Amino acid sequence: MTEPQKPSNDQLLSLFERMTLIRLMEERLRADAAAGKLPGAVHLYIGQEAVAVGVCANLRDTDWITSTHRGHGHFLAKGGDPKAMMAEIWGKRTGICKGMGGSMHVADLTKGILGANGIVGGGFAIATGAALSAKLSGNGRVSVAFFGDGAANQGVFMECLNVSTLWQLPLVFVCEYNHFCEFTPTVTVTSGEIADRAKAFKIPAEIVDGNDVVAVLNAAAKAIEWARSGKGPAFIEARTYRIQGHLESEDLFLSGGKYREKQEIDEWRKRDPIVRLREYLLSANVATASHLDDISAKIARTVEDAVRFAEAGEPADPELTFDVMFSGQKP
Ligand SMILES: Cc1ncc(C[n+]2csc(CCOP(=O)(O)OP(=O)(O)O)c2C)c(N)n1
Repeated sequence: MTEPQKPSNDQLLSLFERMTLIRLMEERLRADAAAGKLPGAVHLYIGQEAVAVGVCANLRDTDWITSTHRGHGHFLAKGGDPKAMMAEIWGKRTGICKGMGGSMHVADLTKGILGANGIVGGGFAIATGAALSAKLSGNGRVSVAFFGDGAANQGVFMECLNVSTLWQLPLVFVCEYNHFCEFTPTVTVTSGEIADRAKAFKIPAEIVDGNDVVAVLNAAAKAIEWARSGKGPAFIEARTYRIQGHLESEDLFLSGGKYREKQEIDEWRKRDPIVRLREYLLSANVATASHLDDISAKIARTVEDAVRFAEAGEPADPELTFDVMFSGQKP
């Protein structure tokens, strides 16, 4: 595998910009969910941005990703359009999937985004199939399966580890260990290290600090090069933390109960990946504070434009269900 590279200043600034885009889009979604403006549930990615951005910075438009129910970060990191994503979450026909998918099913095949997925573990086999097609056609594409620590306990994970290594597929597994499966701490339902499951299949596996975007970038560069060069699958476990609730309305489910302490959340807030990157950029003289503030202000305008676009759209057309799900076969 290749040695880690120090990213250029331009690369670092572009990582900062993309992570900020995800954060500000989701902070707006958080506010709009609380105000009751969104038609469905939203699962926010706040605190995990370094994983999607560090991995996708190594991918080409023609490479594929599969995502999870917590998929906004993956969509934006892979180059998905903020306006089309926002409109999709608002359930509008101007959305990337015509408002028929919503937050948990944002997809854009032109960017290699094979879809967020409401089925936990639902992306594994899709990413494996995409990698098989790349291998058979020899088109040099790589496929990345993002999944949670909870999804690592689904049986299909083992099936995909098995065939991907047996067939030497260009596939990278990226486990986002955010410590929870809904309201259950992962350690209470998971034996051993998840990375060891990959090692059992002789798949090279690395555990990285998922709140350090440069660490993720470097680990992903090695893993993706490994897969692209025909050596088979690779595995990354990114250690991170889910700052927000499992979903924005989680208090309704918990009815006063709690599954984690505020102190723990506060501890992880100190390792906020965007604050860390910002501090690094300042201390390494990559950018001044006012330059970074300008980037954030520009992103805030992008988010505002996305919300205005979403608000202005017409609601999804229920008649489309027959076209998009049943190929025009009306009952
Ligand atoms: C097959 C399946 N089982 C259960 C659920 C309910 N469910 C939704 S999210 C979730 C937890 C997933 O945890 P993890 O994979 O760690 O992802 P995270 O929410 O932490 O990002 C569960 C059990 C589901 N959507 N699909």
